[in-house]
Amino acid sequence: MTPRWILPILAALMAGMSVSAQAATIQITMDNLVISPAEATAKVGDTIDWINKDIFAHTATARNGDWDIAMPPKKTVTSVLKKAGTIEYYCRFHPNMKAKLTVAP
Ligand SMILES: [Cu+2]
Repeated sequence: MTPRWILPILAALMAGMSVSAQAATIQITMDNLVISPAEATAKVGDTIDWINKDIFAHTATARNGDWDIAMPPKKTVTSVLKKAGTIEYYCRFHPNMKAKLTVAP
């Protein structure tokens, strides 16, 4: 049988975990027709800063249709991840620009 004193300790541990699992901001840059990093990892609730350093527009278009972010030239667009999964995405204007984002639940 589980001793009673374990429960408050578990509760305290879980409270600590939720603090350390706070949402993060991940920066993904489009520069000279290259997405970097080409593979990124994040969690649901995290924010992505999509930074377009080029003088033309780009998109981050998820192949599975989860999201389609449009980035005007020299602008940063932010989005919040709402769904877990491994998402391959590309730029609709420059299909050679490809990258992958792994979103943990
Ligand atoms: Cu592009």
